[in-house]
Amino acid sequence: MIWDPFYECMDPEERRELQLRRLRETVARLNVNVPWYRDRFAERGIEPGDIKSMDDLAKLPFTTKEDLRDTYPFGLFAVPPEECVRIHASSGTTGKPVIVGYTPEDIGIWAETIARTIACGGGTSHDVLHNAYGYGLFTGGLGLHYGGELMGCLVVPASGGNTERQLMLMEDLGSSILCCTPSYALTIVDQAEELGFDLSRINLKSGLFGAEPWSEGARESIEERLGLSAHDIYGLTEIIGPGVAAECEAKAGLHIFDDHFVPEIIDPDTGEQLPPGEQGELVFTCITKRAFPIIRFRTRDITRLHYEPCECGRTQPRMERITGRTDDMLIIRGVNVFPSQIEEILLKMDEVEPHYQLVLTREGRLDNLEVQVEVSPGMFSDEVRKLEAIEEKIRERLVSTLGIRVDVKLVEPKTIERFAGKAKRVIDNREEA
Ligand code: DLL
Repeated sequence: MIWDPFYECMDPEERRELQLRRLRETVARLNVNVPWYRDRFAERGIEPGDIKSMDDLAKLPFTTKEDLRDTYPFGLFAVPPEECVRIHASSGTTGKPVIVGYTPEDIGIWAETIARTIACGGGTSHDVLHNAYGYGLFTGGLGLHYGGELMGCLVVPASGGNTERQLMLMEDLGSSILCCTPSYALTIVDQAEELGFDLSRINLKSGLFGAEPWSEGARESIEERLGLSAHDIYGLTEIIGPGVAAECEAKAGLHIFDDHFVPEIIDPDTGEQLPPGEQGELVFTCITKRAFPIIRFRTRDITRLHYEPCECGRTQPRMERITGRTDDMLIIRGVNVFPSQIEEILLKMDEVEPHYQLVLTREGRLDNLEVQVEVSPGMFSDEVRKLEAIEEKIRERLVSTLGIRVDVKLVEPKTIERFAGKAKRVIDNREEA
């Protein structure tokens, strides 16, 4: 089912006209209501009337995560905070979080784009939607919640944690759609095995997994073990939360709801727009939101955009799965390494489990990366020589893909931390060295 065929299947030319009208209106409103944007436009000599085609988007200034910190908490709000009915926040690793606001209209837009997301995953009003994204300042829980209700699903606001209870609820309530981070989906599977809970007792048909990068290997593992169709869903607090893009049944990229959020790909070093199909940093402009319409937000996420129509009938552009972030790239002895490249390799191997962490240390001036991964339970009792052979096999595969030597350490099953929300895979001990 397509939730909103009018917008999702619109003729791309018509959609560009719609985008232009909405962009012009947003820029005009920001020029009046947000001094920070007014100053940025003035610095570049831009008047709202100068936006005459969607190509003029490139004339507008970028907004960065640092700009959001500098204007904390309400500096980029385009309405007085009292007109908002909700805030959410994204926790940075350092300092203040980023605060975003929503008017009732924004909450409505969000519920719509989440309903589209659920429909992309095959959901209908008959579904029982088990929502194990965290509720609170994080956008995952409440975001999926309101969209699920709009669609008419029976929403189970389970939030993260207490996996045993989650399994019980999914069985007893007949949950058909599971929403959580991919790493939590793997945790659920794992704990079910530990508890001796036979997963055939639950009857999920699809899963809406996002909020962190995951690989095709993780998809296969989750699909096989939970017996569902796993869909990648994408979004970020600064833009609205989840509900920015979602994978349909074709699983050939995530459809971006670009009647609300206009994507671009730029070269992260020069800021220049790149043509369709080229890899670069994803940038979004919100053209319908009232409280927090952000212009050319640099997501730091790396992907490619494709504009060809999809077999599902939707005409909205598709982004490839996120391969990494400009800021999660590890530079090890001068070589750029993305954690996702390592995950891709590990998850293709039967001898190890999809639980791993990357530990960085520094010896003198050299960085060292140790890949720690759990060996499959059946293997652990095996003799040392066999385990060493597995380590060597992983090492060889990593070397041939990454082009640098890394250390590999097999660890006992169930020793790497499990996550109810976003996983933390990289442990950087370089500062202390
Ligand atoms: O993670 C919103 C969300 C909630 C998306 C639930 C999907 C499901 P933030 O906490 O602000 O918002 O984190 C946003 O998470 O810039 C990406 O780096 C990463 N991310 C989100 N979805 C995906 C995905 C939510 N499907 C940041 N694949 C983004 C890879 C993702 N990375």
